[in-house]
Amino acid sequence: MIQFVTTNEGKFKEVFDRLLGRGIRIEHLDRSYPEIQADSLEKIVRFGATVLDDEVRGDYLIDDSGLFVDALNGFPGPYSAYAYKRIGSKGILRLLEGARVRAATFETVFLLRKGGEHHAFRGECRGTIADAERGKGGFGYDPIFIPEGEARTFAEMSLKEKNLYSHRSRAVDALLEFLTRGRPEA
Ligand code: ITT
Repeated sequence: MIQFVTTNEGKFKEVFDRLLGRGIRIEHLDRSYPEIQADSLEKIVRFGATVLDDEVRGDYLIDDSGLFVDALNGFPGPYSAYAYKRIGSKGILRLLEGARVRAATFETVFLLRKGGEHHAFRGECRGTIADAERGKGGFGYDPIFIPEGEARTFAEMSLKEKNLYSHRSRAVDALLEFLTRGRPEA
């Protein structure tokens, strides 16, 4: 059984739903781990794993995600959690007041420890930043992010709809590809 180590219930629900659909059940381990300040999400999960390796038994998964806004040269990116606590979605909207280009990318990097080895998986979702917060679903920056090909924000979608587009769901695709390699399709 893989334990998903995260303090974020929303992340857990999204990944749980995707994996359950493929017959894989995961457990939630609700605890934090040290997150260094670094210029990439992968460095953050790789460092977190060095700490968790000594503290968690068995296979585990961690997820570091970030919102990279083009007009802000990729900010908040790896600092998304800090920026969310300090300025929130409203703060990002303020920084973009008057901006012509509202394109942004959401990115997730997973690190899986399986059988003592580390494996990283990535997923991204292109989209735009809405003019105002919309919707009550999801979490974090979901009320201001509109994925490409949609008119609604992630917060205006159900969990299953968000999973059709999201960065995290694309990372689950890569994880599934790894977990089911050599196994018959579920
Ligand atoms: P853990 O580190 O415990 O997993 P966290 O919420 O701190 O949980 P991150 O550092 O990866 O996770 O998240 C960075 C920020 O980006 C944080 O404020 C999240 O709410 C937000 N975020 C992450 N994934 C998101 C998503 O799919 N939709 C909207 N916001 C998201």
